Amino acid sequence: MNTPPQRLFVAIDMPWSSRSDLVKLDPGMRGLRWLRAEEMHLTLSFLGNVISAEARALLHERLASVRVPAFCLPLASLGSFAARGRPSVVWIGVGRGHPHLFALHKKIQDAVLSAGLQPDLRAFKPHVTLARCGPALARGDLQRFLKMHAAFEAGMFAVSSYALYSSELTPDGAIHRREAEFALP
Ligand code: 2AM
Repeated sequence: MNTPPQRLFVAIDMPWSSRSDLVKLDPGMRGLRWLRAEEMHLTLSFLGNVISAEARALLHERLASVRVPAFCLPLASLGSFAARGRPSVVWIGVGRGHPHLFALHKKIQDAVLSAGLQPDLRAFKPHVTLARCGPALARGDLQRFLKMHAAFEAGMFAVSSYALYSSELTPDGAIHRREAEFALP
């Protein structure tokens, strides 16, 4: 049965204390839209619009059967991605990548595929997006900011669950709704 599309993604949440530290990093720079705490997460799989209610039900079922032990991740070091030759996103990294994080990502991609859905299959570069860059951003300002905070650390956090989110795009940013949470063993 086709229902109104839901823009879905699977992500790991960080504790509110970490997010509040990350919100405070906002330099208030022209052309840099810093994310609100509730928008910050580590995306594991982006599904885009899903219109079939059956596919969504199957997705819940398959995600619930993913088994990876809980683990800890650091939040450290700022960087940026570029798109079409311009900075697009400012992020914080999660260290060199815990093997359980990569195992979780792979199992979630498999779960999405086995529910008949098509995940984004680009290489997994684990990061937490902090800000989105607009055309008014001066590259030099961004480079200075990134250099100043290259060694920034926001401590470790425990990953004991992941969540399925829907995302509604609005002019003031995305509104994310947690549709389901899945605990790690
Ligand atoms: P990012 O912030 O780490 O880039 C919801 O849109 C989330 O899905 C975003 O936070 C984004 O993660 C992620 N995402 C991954 N691929 C995407 C794509 N092709 N389009 C939009 N969002 C994508």
